[in-house]
Amino acid sequence: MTQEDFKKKLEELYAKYNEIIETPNEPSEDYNGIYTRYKNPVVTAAHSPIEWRFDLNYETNPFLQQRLGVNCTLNAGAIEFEGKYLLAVRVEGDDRKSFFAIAESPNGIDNFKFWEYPVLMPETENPDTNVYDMRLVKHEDGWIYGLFCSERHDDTRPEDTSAAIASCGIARTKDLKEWERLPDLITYSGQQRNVVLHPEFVNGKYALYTRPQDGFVDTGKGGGIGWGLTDSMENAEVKEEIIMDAKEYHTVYEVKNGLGPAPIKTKEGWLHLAHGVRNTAAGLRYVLYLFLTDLADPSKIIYKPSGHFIAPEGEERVGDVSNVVFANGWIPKDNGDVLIYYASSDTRMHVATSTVARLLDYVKNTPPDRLRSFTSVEDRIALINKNKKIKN
Ligand code: M1P
Repeated sequence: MTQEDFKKKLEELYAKYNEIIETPNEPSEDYNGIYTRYKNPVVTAAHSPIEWRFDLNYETNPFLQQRLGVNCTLNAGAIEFEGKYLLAVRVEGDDRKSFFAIAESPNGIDNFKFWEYPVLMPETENPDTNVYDMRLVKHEDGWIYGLFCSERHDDTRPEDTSAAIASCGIARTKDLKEWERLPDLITYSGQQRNVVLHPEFVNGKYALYTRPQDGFVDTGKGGGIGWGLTDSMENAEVKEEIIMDAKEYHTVYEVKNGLGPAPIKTKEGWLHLAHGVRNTAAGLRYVLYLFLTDLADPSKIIYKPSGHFIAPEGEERVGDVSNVVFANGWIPKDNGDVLIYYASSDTRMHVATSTVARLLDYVKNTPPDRLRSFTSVEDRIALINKNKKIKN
């Protein structure tokens, strides 16, 4: 490659990159009255800066080769910060290692651009092999917390190169640039993934949503969304964990479930977004569901609609881990709008919009799962009969 060709190719790369960042996003025409999907993914591997991937020096990279590829961008925590919409994106390099990087947008819908550097998350004395799926929470103690999965090899099984242990890593920040790493969460129920900090103190303590699991992938006898209190986040320890939302036979969360982002406080209760997993002949299927808990006792479910809220559709169905939607970030705006960020098939990030009013209507008025075909048909017949009485 001549130096001239190098320069030309680089200009093309930047032009393509800028086009991807600057393409306006538009709502899709599909209608359900509950939320609106947007047409384009909001963050993809192609949104990762060229300087993160290429050596731009002709002397040391005469073929303009990509040196450090980015495989995918998924499972982002979300927060509104100083008037901007920020995603703490799980970026996975071609080496399979995930890391966090902040992508910023002026409106939360498009124009997401990564900050200059990814987050160099400090390690504990027991270094993480992999970190991912951060839940960002502005707690009433004044800190912004990032809770995430820390994965390490299970050294009690040296013969098994896939044996891994998941724990909850904890870090806090004031500006999303400087991060203070705190000790990992201690629980007494096996491994932990999908741990989320409740934004307010409960009985003067920090409250955590947990997901105990017997194995790294299989929740085994454990599972369900758990709840526990800890005196401090500096040495977080949940001594007593209750299951507030169990997995259940023949539901969309039959195999496992886990809380998504921290719940949104509404006048009628805490609004929760979670993922549910069932098995199929084609492998696991991940969908999102909603429920509402009591304002005074956030561990008590008061409304839980049947079935999924968002399931993978169209191109969302295909990716590194197909047939998956996963969410760990949403942003409630002051005007009542809610921006819901979800990843499809462990590959790219999307946004859907709704409002607190619409989501509350959905959780309160969608019939609960009564767990049998017969009762599902009863609910549908009740709806048909109700509609027959209407004279529009
Ligand atoms: O591959 C789907 C998801 O699988 C895991 O979620 P869970 O622990 O609930 O099974 C996580 O690894 C998540 O990152 C991933 O998106």
